[in-house]
Amino acid sequence: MTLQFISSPATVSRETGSELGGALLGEPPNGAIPAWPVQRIFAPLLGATSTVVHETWRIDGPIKAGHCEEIVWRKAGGLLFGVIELDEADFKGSPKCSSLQAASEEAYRRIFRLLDAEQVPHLWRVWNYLAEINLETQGLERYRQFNVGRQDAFLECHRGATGNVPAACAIGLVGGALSIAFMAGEAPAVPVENPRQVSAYNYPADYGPRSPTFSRAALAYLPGQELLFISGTASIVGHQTVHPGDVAGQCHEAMANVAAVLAEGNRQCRSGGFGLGELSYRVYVRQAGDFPLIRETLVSLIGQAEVVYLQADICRQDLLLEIEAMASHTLGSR
Ligand code: 3EB
Repeated sequence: MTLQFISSPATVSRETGSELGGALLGEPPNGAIPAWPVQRIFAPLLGATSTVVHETWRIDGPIKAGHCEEIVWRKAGGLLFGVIELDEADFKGSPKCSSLQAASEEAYRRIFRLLDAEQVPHLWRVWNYLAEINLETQGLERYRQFNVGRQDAFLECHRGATGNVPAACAIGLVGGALSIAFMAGEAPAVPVENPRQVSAYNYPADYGPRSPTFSRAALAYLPGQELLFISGTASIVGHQTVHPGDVAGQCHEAMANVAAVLAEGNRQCRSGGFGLGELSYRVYVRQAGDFPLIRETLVSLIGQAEVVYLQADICRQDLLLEIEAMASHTLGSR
């Protein structure tokens, strides 16, 4: 069984039957939407030759497809990919719990319910998108509201909120529903932390009433294959933002963090180790005007690696960019 990641600027290719899921980045397309679970990320692409990018996970072997409680999912072997989209307006908030917090908690509850039913209980990687992530309502920034709902669901569903938690990103878009894509497996992923940073699940209370529930990276395994997912990585050392207002400085620091977490992952991996130049990157840029400098800086650090740039908000007001990455290796049968 091999999982393959394909990124294409073209319109959706005809379904081959091997699609597990994917993402649609950029402008809302005029054309057909794929039939497989697809996370739509309506954020402007920067420096691209097309207005949309389609990313698809392909897998061989029989696929089971399902749709329940606003989750669209597909499963092959011991691997499941799903997307849930919830409209916050459908959730009644209260003075103590915003509708975003309620929607976030419910989304994760539904995800865990599905994973238990399908016997793929272990979350490997989660992609979280929400509108207006830095906006404060009811006295709390929306990212922090999301963190409360997410952590409460992890605890309620007996997952634990430290240590063995998935790699993730949490990104702000202009509008739209709460959208969460996830990949989960029969076997747990190996969480990887960054020695230069405090684990996010141990962040002090200055960053909100509940800490964010994610690991810095995850190594995950399919028969004959090792996958590395590096979480959204920013200019944070310890738990503090460094180089506020300095885009090039943040870019170098974020890449130093990517390199550090990569080295940590390579110490634990089963393949020969991953190189910075072979990763596939997604970079979120807060201010479109910073894009040329960010690209120039990144090219000097990672060469011609595959990078998709999106204009989107980062979960701390002072962060100007965030970098996530992934890669896959074939494992020899020894
Ligand atoms: C950070 O290191 C930057 O809340 O799931 C990066 C990746 C960040 C994931 C999340 C947040 C998340 O704290 C922000």
